[in-house]
Amino acid sequence: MKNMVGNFNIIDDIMHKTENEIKNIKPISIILIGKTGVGKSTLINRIFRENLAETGIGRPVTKHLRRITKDGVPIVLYDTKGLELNNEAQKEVLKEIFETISEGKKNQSNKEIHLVYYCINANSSRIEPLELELIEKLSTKIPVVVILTQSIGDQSKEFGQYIKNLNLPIYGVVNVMAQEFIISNDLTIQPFGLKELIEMSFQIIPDEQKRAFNNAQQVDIERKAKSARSWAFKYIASSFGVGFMPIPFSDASILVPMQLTLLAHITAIFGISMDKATITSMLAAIGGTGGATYAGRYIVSTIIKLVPGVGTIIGGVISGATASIMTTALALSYIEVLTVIAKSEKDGKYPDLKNIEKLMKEKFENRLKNSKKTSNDAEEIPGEKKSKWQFWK
Ligand SMILES: Nc1nc2c(ncn2[C@@H]2O[C@H](COP(=O)(O)OP(=O)(O)OP(=O)(O)O)[C@@H](O)[C@H]2O)c(=O)[nH]1
Ligand SMILES: [Mg+2]
Repeated sequence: MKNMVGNFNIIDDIMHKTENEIKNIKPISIILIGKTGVGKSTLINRIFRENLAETGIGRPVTKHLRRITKDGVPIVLYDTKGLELNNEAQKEVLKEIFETISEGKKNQSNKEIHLVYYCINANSSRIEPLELELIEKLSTKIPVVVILTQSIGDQSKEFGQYIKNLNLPIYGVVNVMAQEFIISNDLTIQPFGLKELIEMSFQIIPDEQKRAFNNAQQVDIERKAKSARSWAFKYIASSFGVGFMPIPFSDASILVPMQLTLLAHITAIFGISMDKATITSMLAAIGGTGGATYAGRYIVSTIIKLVPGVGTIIGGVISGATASIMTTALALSYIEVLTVIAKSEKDGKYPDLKNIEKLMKEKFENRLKNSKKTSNDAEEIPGEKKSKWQFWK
């Protein structure tokens, strides 16, 4: 019971819960193949969060293969080098690649590779026979996407079309400019193609790895938000639906541990580099730093203040409907703030902690004020009973 009276650390709890959640996500594993300088590292850093190519830990697997991982990001990347060397070395690279793939396919190795990003510089306008052979052979083992990197102008598009016309057994060809390319003072090519690459990848990878991929990618932030929302709605519906026993307002803190689990799960779905300071700012916005009791009281007093109709039942109980409204507002505002953070992280910026707290408070209050609308949205989730919303009549 101690946990519920406020002297347990909410911040640590949510951090641990999030870490555990992420540990339980089955990682996605991708191998990047391509000659030196095509832009493999640049691509990795733009597609995935946390500048993985730079900040991840790279361990040599073989002479030409490096395995890149980072704590808290459920992805394993294999980076290859040496494809541009002499014939002898090339053969060695190929051998190492196929051995690593076979090794991963062994039962329980936990090293299975799910996808190949085969990178070719879009301006090279031809593929060597050895590369063609390699792509064909790879395709018999793992799905291959050919990425034409540093794509500029029509010529790169034509090269893409040329590769498509070869009818290779690959999943697709994508023209990409991973990072803004400055041609001159007044001419810059904006990044493009990454979203298409991400969508294609989602279609190819096994369902079991989709959570990991969504967590690790930073190209499509809305996709993260969407899957977090969809999970949260289901969780809330099943927690506060039929069978929820109303609790007295004074016991609102009973709900807090459950809400923390919800926030931790959302954080894990989203994938975001969260430190203690960020979590603290967000929870401070809802009274969380004072412990569960404070958070519980804060949330209840805010809902009484902001949600029309609730004020008339002070001294009453928190019904399933009220609990659902509170928790939905919490989940949705949290997801909104994570979206803002993720978008700025992607651009290498980080919002000020004071702003995060302010934003969280603002979004939470807005969500409560609009909770009638939100509750109607929630009603559309299959399996929810209409009677849950009698509270509002
Ligand atoms: N502007 C811009 N430059 C790029 C892009 N891709 C690659 N480059 C540049 O090309 C050079 C090589 O890119 P890397 O990402 O290091 O290439 P790599 O394939 O990792 O090379 P190795 O690690 O040597 O195998 C760098 O100077 C990059 O800045 C891109 O999409 N946009
Ligand atoms: Mg590199």
